[in-house]
Amino acid sequence: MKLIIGLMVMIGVGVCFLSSVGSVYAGEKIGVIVVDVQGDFTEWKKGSLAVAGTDKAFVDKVQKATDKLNSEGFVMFATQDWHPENHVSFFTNHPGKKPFEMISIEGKNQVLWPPHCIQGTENAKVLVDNNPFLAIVKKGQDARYDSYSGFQDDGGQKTEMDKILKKNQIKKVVVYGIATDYCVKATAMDAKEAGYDVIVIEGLSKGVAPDTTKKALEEMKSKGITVLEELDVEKIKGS
Ligand code: VGL
Ligand code: ZN
Repeated sequence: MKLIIGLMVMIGVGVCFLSSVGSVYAGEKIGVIVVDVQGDFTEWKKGSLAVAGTDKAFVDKVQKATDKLNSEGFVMFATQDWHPENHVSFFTNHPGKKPFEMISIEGKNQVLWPPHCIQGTENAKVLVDNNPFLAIVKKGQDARYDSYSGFQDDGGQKTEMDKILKKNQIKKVVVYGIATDYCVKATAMDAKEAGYDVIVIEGLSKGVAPDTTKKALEEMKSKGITVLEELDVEKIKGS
């Protein structure tokens, strides 16, 4: 009998241990969100919406940093822009409009992009090794709304991101990727809004345009987001 109870306790402890992932630093679990590192946003893969500075060397740098953060026991996530062909953000779905033109949709400014990250296409793939990610959160699947943020789309529809972070007791998130002035910014701002401590790594991110990138970094800082120039694991654990 004692043996059976002892065994059951051991199994219980084992299950508890296995059901939670990630190391604890200063009493907190830390999540990492690698934003939209996908072929269509890179020069390396000759993407349709290639962001300046996203050559192979940049993606290699992001891969190395992601491996390092994973080896530290942080809980790893990625986001993936994942649009249907008839997506509202594509200029091709607005007769007479040109790429990068701005229109107003339901009172909100919408940049019209070249078609990109179409579901199932080669250049919609996440270029960083997918294995470390607990989840790759898809976004922008509703043709009616754009979705720069990994947390929700412009129609207010939430992704699973907040739920998974909470389920894993994550209090702090590190955010980087493409593009600094759109999806990195929107994801970091929504994380902050949802109550997480947020660190953005500038050197692991690239922006669509210099002026909007500068503004985005200032806006994030003004909201209390920490911007690190480069990866600094000790600062991430401590701050
Ligand atoms: C993004 C423009 C359109 C991004 C996504 O990942 O920053 N930008 N869709
Ligand atoms: Zn998009």
